[in-house]
Formats: sequence, structure tokens, C-alpha cells
Amino acid sequence: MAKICVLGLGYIGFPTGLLLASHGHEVIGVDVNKAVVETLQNGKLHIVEPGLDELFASAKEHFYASTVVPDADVFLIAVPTPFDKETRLSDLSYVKSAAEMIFPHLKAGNLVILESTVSPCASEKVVIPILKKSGLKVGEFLYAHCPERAIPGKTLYEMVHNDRIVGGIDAKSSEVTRDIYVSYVTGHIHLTDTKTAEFVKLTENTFRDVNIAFANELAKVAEDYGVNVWDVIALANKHPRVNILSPGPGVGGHCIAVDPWFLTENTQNAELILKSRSINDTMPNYVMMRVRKIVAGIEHPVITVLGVAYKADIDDCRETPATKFIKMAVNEGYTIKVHDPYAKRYEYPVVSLAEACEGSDCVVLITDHSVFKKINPVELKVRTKNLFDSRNCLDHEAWKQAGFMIEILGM
Ligand code: SAJ
Repeated sequence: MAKICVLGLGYIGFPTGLLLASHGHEVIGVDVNKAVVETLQNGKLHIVEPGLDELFASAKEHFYASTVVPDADVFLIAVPTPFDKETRLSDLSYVKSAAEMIFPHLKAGNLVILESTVSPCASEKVVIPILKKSGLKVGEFLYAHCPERAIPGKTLYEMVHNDRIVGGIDAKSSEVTRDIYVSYVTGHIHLTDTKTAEFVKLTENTFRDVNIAFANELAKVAEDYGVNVWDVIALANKHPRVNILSPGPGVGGHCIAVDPWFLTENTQNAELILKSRSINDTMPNYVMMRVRKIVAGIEHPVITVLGVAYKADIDDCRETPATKFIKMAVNEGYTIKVHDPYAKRYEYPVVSLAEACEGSDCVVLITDHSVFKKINPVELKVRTKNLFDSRNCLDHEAWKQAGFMIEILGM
């Protein structure tokens, strides 16, 4: 069993550290945020994710949180890679500072694993040169990029069951890294080189972004023909080689909306990928255009936004398409009322369902939280009975029975 230092105790680093600890490794979880470390030292959790409480309890004996990097056999970097909105470039500052914290402790035979998502070649151009400040050469220390691929909401399940990509800087690095993950991963572990591993991670999320852009474009085209895009996609997906994702109000979160930019930051040859980004980024504008038509003629329209989390049944509002839609609606002079049962921190006030719907002229569903399907529309004290469902997820029959005019994206 190894002594492993995990740098970054967020949605990836913390569960990864706990999984390693619960499988017998000695884990020191390091975070620069003192409040996070203190919370964990007091036996409390700082993030919510299914199964994390139980795992924390079972891993406690082998997991210790600290703000200081210790000597270790393995250093695993799981810090955020923010996206600089102005330049549309990846911001490697946290990854760099993690490497700076590691190199004074690096000894011959140690392994450094980078799980954070980075642009292609960042390991070789940026991370490894910092680690070399230890005086060790590549080969004397081992290095691998092993991108995280777990989906929020099912993080623990996917961390254990998904296949993993291990991109070692040399064969020995790949093999030693595989031996670490094999302790808790039941999926296959595929060995490759570092640059390919960086590219694979970005490719997965870019594939999803392009597929969603296709679904969004189909939704708009179907509207022009008076065809129901949801039926079209469901039927087309019956073909054994077709798998189209769902249209919606836009793509949010810190991965799918960002990774295509990381993938393309050093090439002149991306067209489809960038066009897809633009299709997805302008979906809130399209939803706004539909809503504008619905409330045309109403004086001082009041709009209810149902859901601001970037996707269903989670509290994460990063890069949510709801924000662009709300900003556009405010610029139209509309009054906006927001309801989301999960979102705790959001830049606009989040109120109860009853309050958000009181006096409303159009209820606009942005996030398909499961609980929204159980809303009883009869109880809503709206002023004008209009619903726009951008995810085709509500019980439309019930809303119709309650007297609502219903419009749906892609129909
Ligand atoms: N969305 C649609 N239509 C769909 C599916 C999703 O509009 O059919 C939207 C969602 O509403 C959301 C956005 O796309 O706004 C992204 O959601 P998501 O569920 O597709 O993905 P993320 O960002 O939560 O997690 C992704 C996952 N990547 C892939 O599935 C290839 C996850 O496995 C990665 O670990 C994660 O990115 C990451 O950290 O990179």
C-alpha cells in the first residue's frame, strides 16, 4: 500500500482520496482552502454527492486532511482548471501551483498523477518542467495523466465502474499508475501515452457537445417544418447506429461547455467543434425569442424561471444557460422570478415555487429536475397561463387541463 498525497479536495479529489483510503492506502488530502480542511478535520463534509457520507465514515482511519504537502510515494493532482472567458483559454494556474507544491518533496521513484483536465501537451510543456525543478529527470520520477471521467450526481459509482485512461510519460509510469487505480477501479484500465490521454478526455466531452448541438439545430429545423423533434429523435435512435442526444436551453457545467475550447486552443483547423459551441451558446437566445413571442402584447411581463442548475437533480449552477436567459429577459424589461429546489448559491434570488409563479405571465422551464414533473399546475397563482418547456419534460396533459397554453422547444 502506498502513501498518497491528493492535491485538491473538490468534487474529484476528495472522493478519489476516500476511495484510495478505503482500499488501504494512506491518504493525505491537501487543499489550500483552510475552511475545507477544518471542516473535514472536524469530521464533516464540505460537498454533497450520493454515498459520500458512508465512504467518509469507512475511510476515516486512512484519510487525513491538511493544508501542507507531505513527503509521499504518489502525488495526485485534482485541482480545477478554470476557463478564462475573455481569452477562451484554459487557466493552468492551479495545476502549476500544485506542481510547485510537489517538487520540493519529489524523490526518486515517486509517481505524480495529473487527473485535472488540461489542454493537449500541457503535461509536457508546463507540469513536467516544474517537477524537474526537483533535480530529478523523467524516468527518475514517474508521471501519468489519468483524466477523471465521472459524471456529477453519480460520481462515486462512475469512479469505481468506468474504464480509466492512463497516459504514462513512459511504460513504467503507466504500469505503476495502473497498479494504484486497480485497487478500487472495477472498469478496464487502458494504457496510452500522456498526450493521447489529454486529447481523449477533451474528445469525449467535445463529442457530447457536438452531438447536443446537432440535436439543438434539429429542434430549430423541425420547428420550421412543423415536426415534433422529440418524436424524430426517439424514432431515429431506434436505428442501431444512431444515438442523438436531447435538445435543450443550452449546455452548462464546467466540462462540456469548456473542454471544446481547451481542445481547440492550439489549432487553426477546428470548424465543426467551434460552430457547435456557438449553436449551444446561443440556445438561451433562441428560448428568449420563443418566450418573447408568447408574452408579446402583455404589459410588464413577469417570467418564472423553473430551474437554474446546469442540469437535472443537482445544485451546481456553473455555466448554466439559465443565467444568459435571465440576463436577456432582464434586458427586455421583464420581471424575473426564479425557483430551483436545489440551487443554494445563485446570482439571482431563488424563491419558493408559489412565490416564483405568483403573478407570472409565462413559466419557462430551464432545468429538468425530477420534482418539477410532480408540480400541480392548478395550485399556481399565475396572471397569464403560459408555459414554455425547453426540455419537454413536464406533464403537459396536467398543465393543459389546468388551462395553460403550452409551447415546447423543437415543436
Ligand atoms: N445536455 C443537453 N442534452 C443532452 C445531454 C446534456 O442539453 O442530451 C446538457 C445538460 O443539460 C448540461 C450539459 O449538457 O447543461 C452537460 O451535461 P452532461 O450531463 O452531458 O455532462 P456533465 O458536464 O455533467 O459531465 C460530463 C461527462 N462527460 C461525458 O459524458 C462525456 C462526465 O463523464 C465527465 O466526467 C464530466 O463532463 C467532466 O468532468 O469532464
